[in-house]
Amino acid sequence: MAYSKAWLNYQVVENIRFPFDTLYAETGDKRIQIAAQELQVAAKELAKIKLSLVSDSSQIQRAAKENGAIPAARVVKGGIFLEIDGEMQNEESYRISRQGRGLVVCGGGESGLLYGTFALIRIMQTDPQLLSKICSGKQTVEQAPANPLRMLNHWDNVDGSIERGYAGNSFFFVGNELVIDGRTRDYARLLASVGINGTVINNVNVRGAATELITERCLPQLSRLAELFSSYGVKLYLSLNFAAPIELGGLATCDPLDGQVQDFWKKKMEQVYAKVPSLGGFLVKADSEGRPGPFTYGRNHAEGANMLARAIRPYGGLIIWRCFVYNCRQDWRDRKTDRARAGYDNFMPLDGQFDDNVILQIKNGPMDFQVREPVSPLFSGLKETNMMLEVQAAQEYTGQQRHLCYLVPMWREILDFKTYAAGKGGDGADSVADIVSGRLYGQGNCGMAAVANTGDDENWTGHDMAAANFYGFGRLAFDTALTAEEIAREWVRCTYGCNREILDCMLPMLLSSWETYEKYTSPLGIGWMVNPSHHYGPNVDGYEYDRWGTYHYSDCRGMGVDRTMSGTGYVSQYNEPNCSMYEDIKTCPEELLLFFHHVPYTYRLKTGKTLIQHIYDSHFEGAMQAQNMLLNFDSLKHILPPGAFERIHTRLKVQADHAKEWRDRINTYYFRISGIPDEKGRTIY
Ligand code: GCW
Repeated sequence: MAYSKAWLNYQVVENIRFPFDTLYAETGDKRIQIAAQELQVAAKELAKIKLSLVSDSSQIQRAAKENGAIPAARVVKGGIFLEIDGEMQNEESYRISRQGRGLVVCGGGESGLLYGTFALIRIMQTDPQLLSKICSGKQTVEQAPANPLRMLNHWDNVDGSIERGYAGNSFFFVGNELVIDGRTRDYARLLASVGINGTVINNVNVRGAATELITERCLPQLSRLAELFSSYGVKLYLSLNFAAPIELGGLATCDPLDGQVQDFWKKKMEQVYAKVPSLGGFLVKADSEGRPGPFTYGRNHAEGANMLARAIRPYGGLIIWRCFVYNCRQDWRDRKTDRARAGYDNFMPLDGQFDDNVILQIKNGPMDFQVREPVSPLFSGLKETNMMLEVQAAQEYTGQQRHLCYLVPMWREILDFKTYAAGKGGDGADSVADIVSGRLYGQGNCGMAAVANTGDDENWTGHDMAAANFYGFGRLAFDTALTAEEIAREWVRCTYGCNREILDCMLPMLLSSWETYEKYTSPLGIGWMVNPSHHYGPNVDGYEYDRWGTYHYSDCRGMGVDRTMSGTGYVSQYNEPNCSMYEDIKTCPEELLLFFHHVPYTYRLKTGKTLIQHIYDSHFEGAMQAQNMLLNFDSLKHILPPGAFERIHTRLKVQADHAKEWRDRINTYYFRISGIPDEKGRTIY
């Protein structure tokens, strides 16, 4: 099937200033070879310039010498040099600068050089002014990645389906076989272009045939895949089944303290690494939603993770252990158990007990990727444990890529959240970004991961504009100082070219979409209210009497979950002053009001509105904004490339309709249960 180039859609940029005709690069390493090819293609397609490649080292040296001797101002055309500078901050950093009559793209290592090349191309695509400053020697661009690990997690099953996939089927697996083709290469190219350096290709729910990925049958293909990824600076990772010793090894147990189990893993890692030496390691979902884990044997998560970490250590591999551990067999009558507490309760006591090649991967919030949640308190608490932030680009609870919901503003807020881990009066450098980047505790094994939103659809992400989340995750993970707006601008320009009308229409759509979605679904931090299992569409009580621990406790007087000290005590998991801020209804940020408090419908918010009136207004506003988005988008009818307009328009129409359904269901529910009419007299059924 034909598929789009996504944001690597090089289109002619009018009046581009790119005065170079020769590319000098020693292309021994695959990554440099790819960087050179990529720059040649981009120069041709963006600037109509044919860059001829010189890769002979003595010729390059001669050219570099001459280049250095000629003052920039005197020369019209020059060369571009792709170079490695071992003195740079780290292997993945880059610098783009004018030197003599040449432009030098310099990497701390091969990956850095590849990133620098893609950065130059991005600047050519999006920022003619900056390009001209660089080319004339007025500005140098220098960048080191903020996070050491920048990963995607695919929830692809080996049968080709994707758990929570909203963009078609897997392009990694078809019928229990691993597929490697042009699309795999183009995928790796997309990753490299935004600086993603690792990917887990199979679902964390490793079941059945997927367990066999680590057997002889699959290793040769995995080895080819790992090699292909390496040529783009991307490491291959896999999810593993904690019960593999039973399922593959024929053992009666997978107890991490059992000698035979330890031996199984030792041999297994030896076998896997003999064939796939560049494998990054494994992602593990254990004792979570029915998956096997150490709890069965009375062992804790440190014992489970360290056992695997020790088996993989000789090969430099990592064990990324997920903290999504909670009781998913709750009784709704039991008001004491609070799912939000579970991650912290399970992992905090183990701080300092994990080996240094173990990373705990923590979902951004304590529940499960709702449209709004507080930041997981584990980031504030853990101090001697490697941590990785997990966000979800797949829009499981945010419209399933039928609705537009640009998530970078949410991720930005999460990264900026101040944890006070460095103390109340500390120097302030203790945001989530400071922690997961390793800056605060000097860690090297840490970073960010996103559950991927891709599939084999022609546009990669189902909704064409959902690609902004894929792109945005990579950009933000590489450079956590970028704003959501900067990223959105880049994405629009890279995808659709420098067209003012497209940018003017799409930018506000993207930037307001998260808030819009929140308004017509489940505002004030209450979340959920979706249909069970597939998680699409409104159903206020969908999870209310269920075992998953996701309640709203609405009655005729009020709603919300009391997580204060007199409630479930969840607030105590935060450092001061965050704990007190959430505890007091007056200082609790209103967007999280119902996450932390059970509030009467007549309670007045800071706007002076009652809670019930806010609920009505929010849903009317959100649905109207979704409708307006559809109407505004019409202006791009004859401007967007064929196919793109129709695809996006169809989805915006679905969104506008479903937003009304959300509005009416929620408003009707709360009108009936509270008996309080809308002050503005609008129709509520
Ligand atoms: O949100 C839940 C999803 C599951 C997912 C799980 C997890 C892969 O509904 O589909 O399983 O989270 O993160 O492990």
